[in-house]
Amino acid sequence: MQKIKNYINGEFVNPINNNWLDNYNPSNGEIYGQIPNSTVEDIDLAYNAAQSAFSQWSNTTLGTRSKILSKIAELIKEKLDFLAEAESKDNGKPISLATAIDIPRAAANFQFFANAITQFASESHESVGLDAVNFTLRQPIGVVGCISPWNLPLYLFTWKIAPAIAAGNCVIAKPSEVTPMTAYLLGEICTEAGLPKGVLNIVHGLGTTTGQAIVEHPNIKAISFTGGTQTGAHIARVAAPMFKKLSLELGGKNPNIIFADCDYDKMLETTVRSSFANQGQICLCGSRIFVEASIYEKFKKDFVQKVKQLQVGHPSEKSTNIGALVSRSHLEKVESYVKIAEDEGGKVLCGGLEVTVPGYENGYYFQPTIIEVQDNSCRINQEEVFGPVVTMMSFKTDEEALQLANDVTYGLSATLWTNNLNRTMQFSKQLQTGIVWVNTWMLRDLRTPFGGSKASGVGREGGFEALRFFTEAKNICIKYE
Ligand code: TXE
Repeated sequence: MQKIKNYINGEFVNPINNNWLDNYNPSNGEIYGQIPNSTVEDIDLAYNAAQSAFSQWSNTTLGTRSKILSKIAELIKEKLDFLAEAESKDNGKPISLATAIDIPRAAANFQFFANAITQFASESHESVGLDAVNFTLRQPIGVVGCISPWNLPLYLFTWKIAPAIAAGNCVIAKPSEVTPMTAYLLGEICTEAGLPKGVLNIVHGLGTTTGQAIVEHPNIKAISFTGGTQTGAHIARVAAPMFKKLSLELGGKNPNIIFADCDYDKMLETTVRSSFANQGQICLCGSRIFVEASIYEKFKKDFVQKVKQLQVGHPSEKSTNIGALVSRSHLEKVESYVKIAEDEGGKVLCGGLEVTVPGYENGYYFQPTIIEVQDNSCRINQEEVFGPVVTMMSFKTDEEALQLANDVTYGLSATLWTNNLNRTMQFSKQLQTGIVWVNTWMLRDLRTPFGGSKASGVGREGGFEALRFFTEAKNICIKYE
């Protein structure tokens, strides 16, 4: 039984009230560990550690900060296989995915901001003719809260922590209680990298207790959150009256728009990935597929055939394409949406059922599922399922495709397959999303602004956007004779 602890002031400590939660292995449904269910007393302890470290850390040179973040990146890379195994066991994702994507990206997050902080600068403005000069300081905020979800545990945990500490803040970070393991392992790595005590504090527990305590803490001045839209709305209600800075990266219900003039083979191969990568548990997955009528039947046949070849299996198997879903309750949520879709007239073209993997009968496995729908107003096209389930329907004109794509409360990302430049520009400008991929999916440049509009959140992460979020801009005006 792996009992993990909070990482506060550079030490591993038990929760003060000695409350613990079970941690499940999604591949076999067994309890394999325990994590603290931290309370406000633990958050106070973490806050005091962070506040005590802030003065020194915010005055640490950029060169030293950069060196420490680079060292953390290097150690993550050195421990790639160990961390990938821990991630795969905790989340249920295939070991191949954790090894190729999750852990390398966690290292890249630290390496990117190790470099970015040495290039981040602020503006000056000369008030010509008035003998005055203005310059802007971008100072660290102080103690900030980072709360992350279970789908890409270390990938998204570090995506927040790296810019926050690079900018000179001290952090109280809470991973999802569903996938705490790699966050726990990051603590040791930060100590080994020489990150001073108290700069990063990792606390575990339920969102409604531990997460809530972070958001409610009067002196934690900014919250960076990734998770569900409903949770994001709740956090906003709590934090707004306290005038905290908020970065909310929430759910998505992303259109994948396919025109007949696309590079068909590349589109098909990428669409299988954008539909089912990480068991469809990525806020950027293209879960609503819209196909131009002239190739609809061909695409339907080819897509179903390809998806039926996907291997659902134990995450540790190299041959596994689709691992376990993250929890029993999440599998039931996904399953319920297939039923809802059928009740609303949807037709399951493939999948739709829970899978029993021999030897792992209590694991949480579900078939990759394609559902043909008649119109975009059905619930499965309006609500985030966040599992290996996509819908498809056809369209006739560009106007219709654009209207279908935008007719949803979310606005995170969109994927467009076409070789028509005018159409590309018109769609890119009119799609109501924070991200548009054209003839690709999930190609990421960490310098770019990342985030969504509408119900997909507020603010942007990534590049200098993240460093601006984690700093306060102060304008200083000097009059001279
Ligand atoms: O997110 P939650 P979950 C969507 C997806 C998924 C749904 C719920 O639809 O089914 O969100 O997933 C903490 N105060 N996405 O359960 O519940 C919680 O402990 C403070 C999309 O992961 O929002 C966890 O650490 N914190 C998303 C984190 O918030 C609270 C990726 C996320 O939990 C809290 C994941 C509270 N009151 C899910 N309640 C994306 N956009 O990538 C919970 N938390």
